[in-house]
Amino acid sequence: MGRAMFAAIVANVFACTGPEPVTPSDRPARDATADTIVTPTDGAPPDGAACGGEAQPCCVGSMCNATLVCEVNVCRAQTTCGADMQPCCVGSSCRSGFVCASGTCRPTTACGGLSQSCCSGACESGLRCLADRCEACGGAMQACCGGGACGTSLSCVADRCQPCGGVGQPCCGSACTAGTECTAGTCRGVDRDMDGSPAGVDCDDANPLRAPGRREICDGVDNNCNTTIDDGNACGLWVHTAASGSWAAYALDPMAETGAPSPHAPTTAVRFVLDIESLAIAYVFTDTTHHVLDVRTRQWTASGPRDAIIAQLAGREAFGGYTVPAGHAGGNPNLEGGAILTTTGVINVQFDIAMRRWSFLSEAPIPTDWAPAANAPMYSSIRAAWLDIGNADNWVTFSPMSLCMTTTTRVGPYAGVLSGDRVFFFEAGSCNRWGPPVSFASFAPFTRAGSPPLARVAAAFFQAGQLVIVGTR
Ligand SMILES: [Ca+2]
Ligand SMILES: [Ca+2]
Ligand SMILES: [Ca+2]
Repeated sequence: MGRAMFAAIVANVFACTGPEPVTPSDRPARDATADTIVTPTDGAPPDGAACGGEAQPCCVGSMCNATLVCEVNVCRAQTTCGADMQPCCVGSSCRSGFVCASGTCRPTTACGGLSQSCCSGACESGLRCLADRCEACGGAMQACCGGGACGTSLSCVADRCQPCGGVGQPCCGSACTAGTECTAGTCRGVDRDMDGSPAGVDCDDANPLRAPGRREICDGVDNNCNTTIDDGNACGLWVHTAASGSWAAYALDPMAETGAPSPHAPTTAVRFVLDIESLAIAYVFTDTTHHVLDVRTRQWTASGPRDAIIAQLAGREAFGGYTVPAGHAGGNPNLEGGAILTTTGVINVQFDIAMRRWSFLSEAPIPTDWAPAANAPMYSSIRAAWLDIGNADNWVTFSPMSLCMTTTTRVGPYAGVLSGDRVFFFEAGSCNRWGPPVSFASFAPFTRAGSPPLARVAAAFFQAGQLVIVGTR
């Protein structure tokens, strides 16, 4: 076959059987002179591959052959896009009555509603397209609607509609409710007491000693706003004065409340106290240390190792103690006697007031002959003890001397012993017998306002008419 004959056949076939190119008004015109396969010399595809046929790349200008349409740069039959459940056509378009939802054409009623796919990115009023789902917006803690819009009293913060205007809430724009002010985007109460805790946060904006997070101190008010006054170990020293008939509470270390703890205050559990009435001081002992308390000022004036002042305590576990005032019952006015209860016996000591020095006197075994036994405490469970030589307050309602089966009705002296949840009474001086105990809660001083709770009592002493309780840590 010659070259001329071949050309004629091709022209004839094209003229008789080839479809006329169509040029829809909404589609780019294809090259009318091209065969069913178009091989453009420029534009897509760049590698010169075939284009324009079904499933072939679109030709330059998004052109496809005949009835095909260019869909995402691939030529496809018109029937494969735009109808219900078909892929969206180029430009996310669908046939009339349908919208493109998540790349699929759906009836307009199947998208745009709550929890439906978005309709070409759009949702019904009051909904917002988020990750191609229509979600409620504008309500409290919902996503903000378009343009950051939120409902009444809500403000769009971090794309969430949040309550605004109240204390601690975002400002509504720049507005806050009455009594608060917008500071750095947050509504804060006006801090009337200038303690750094604004109204609405501060439990008492009229008292700078009270605010959330404040340290609780022993001052009779609820400093940390937890509704409990002087909670925790805020107080550690309670003093009952006969004159007032009531208790005053203090911090065990008042200096610690100011942030500068005393170097002499106890920092571990107090076990017993030996007070020196004529000097208005008290030696307070822990397991390993001693601490000297000025009872009048409640300041700690000296401290050191426990056993440095009473060597016989070495290796002992001591849990109670009391002293007998110097000069009592005709004794030496320069010597104060003391007894220390240990788990292995009673150590008797004396204090030379002039020399300010303790010395060992004697040791006695754990008493086993307390009488009457029914009135005596269990030795090992004694928590605190004190000696009151006068019973001037008549806290002991019977005459301790009556325990000695004498005819006297003299009241006192007595030792008070706190053991378990009862107070025991010991006639101290004549016959050393025990009177009937009473419950802690019913013993006169502990019934009065401001009494230390039983659980906080670590040690006690009686001095100058005052019953003093040292607290647990
Ligand atoms: Ca305040
Ligand atoms: Ca409190
Ligand atoms: Ca307080």
